[in-house]
Amino acid sequence: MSADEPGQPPGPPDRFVWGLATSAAQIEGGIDRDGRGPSIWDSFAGHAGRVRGGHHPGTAADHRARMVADVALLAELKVPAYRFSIAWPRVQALGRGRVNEEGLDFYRRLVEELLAHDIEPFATLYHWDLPQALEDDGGWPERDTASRFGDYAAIAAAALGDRVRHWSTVNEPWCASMLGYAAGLHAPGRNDPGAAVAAAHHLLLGHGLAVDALRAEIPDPEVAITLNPYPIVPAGDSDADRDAARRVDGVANRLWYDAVLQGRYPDDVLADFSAVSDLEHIRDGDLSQISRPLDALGLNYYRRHHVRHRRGASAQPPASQWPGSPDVELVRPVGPVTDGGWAVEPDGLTEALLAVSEAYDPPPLYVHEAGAAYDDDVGPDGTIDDRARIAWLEGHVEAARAAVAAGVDLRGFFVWSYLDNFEWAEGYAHRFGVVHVDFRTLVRTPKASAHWLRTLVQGDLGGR
Ligand code: IFM
Repeated sequence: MSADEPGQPPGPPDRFVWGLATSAAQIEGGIDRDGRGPSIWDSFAGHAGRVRGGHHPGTAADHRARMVADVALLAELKVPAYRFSIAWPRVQALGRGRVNEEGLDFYRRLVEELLAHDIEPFATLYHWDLPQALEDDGGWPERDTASRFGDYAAIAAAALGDRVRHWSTVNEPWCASMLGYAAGLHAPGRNDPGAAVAAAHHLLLGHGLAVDALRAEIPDPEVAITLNPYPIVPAGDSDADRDAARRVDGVANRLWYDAVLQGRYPDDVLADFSAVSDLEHIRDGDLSQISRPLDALGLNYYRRHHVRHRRGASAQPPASQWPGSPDVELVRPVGPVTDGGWAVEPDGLTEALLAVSEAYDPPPLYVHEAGAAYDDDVGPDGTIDDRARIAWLEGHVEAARAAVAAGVDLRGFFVWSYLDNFEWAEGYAHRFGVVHVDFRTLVRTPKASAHWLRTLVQGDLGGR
């Protein structure tokens, strides 16, 4: 069976899985249940002006209360795998010390429901919801947070490792560090580039500690990290534009790949970082911990970055400014964009998959997230004909096929997202789900894209 035939999975059918993805903070709600402690996103959203529309993740899609029905709907959609994240503050309210069995029980029940419906669970340990208590102690810029994350990974593995084989340690550490600590656009909302550099290192160190913790608890785990690479395009041909592109490529891509896959940091990135940090947080042995061998690598893809040098800083940084770099900005290329304003560039996914495969020697790859925000209209009959999202997904599935045809070892493709959800600083304004959520009634309605996905998956997997 050839990988590039339409209607066939991009990878070998016995080693390739389709899935849908979510994260805890974006769908669960129920932030006061199970003895869960506050997360940095609860606090951040509680401050006026941080999240669009004053939206808050307190209820989100109410998945904490509706989990059984949500899994049943997943099963109706015939999706073979589901990627979810575990909320650290639900497992340890303060991020350290006492284990909250009630919180763990929620994930035990979720995994049982998934398995009962023959859906393969893929668990992510950290998708940005740091316990607020750890942020109060300094957050990711503090080394101790990485150690606490290793402890939490061991707790989660002991509770779920007999039934969950697929794990990702950290989702998109670039966002957690740079958007959270340098740009202040994400929780915890700090504007301190030096802190962001330390946070990046400690997120990676936490990842490495979690890899060991997962392996110590689980006999044959598949352990991954989830990165969000961006193919970089200089938007002009001046030396300054090319250097801006080098810097963005360094901090968005090479920093993470080099550290995790090669046990080193790129020299030019360290040189750039030394403008804002003494780098003393990097200790002997850290990079060997960070580069523990992995069984898989998850990549999230949405678009390329088109980068140019920007002259003159303004008092109010524009949204296009690269985090922590007043002289670098992202420009929107000519061509279609989603309703979220992101360029539609499916061939960038082929490029990203090929780039890591060619420049590194990565373990098998997964697309852990790919999806698009469109403002879906609910028709008079209640249906949602999101053909723009279907076109986006078709293009990106074809792009994945092209990468496989060119030799990439791709083991799965997870669509972001199962449900419309809390899209971080955009609140509920950007809808990524293949299932519509009415945020007043919390009623779920599969969109046309959900039906499209079911057909794709059934075609590929012989009707399973
Ligand atoms: O919603 C996010 C997700 O949490 C991480 N990856 C990108 C998605 C869309 O912005």
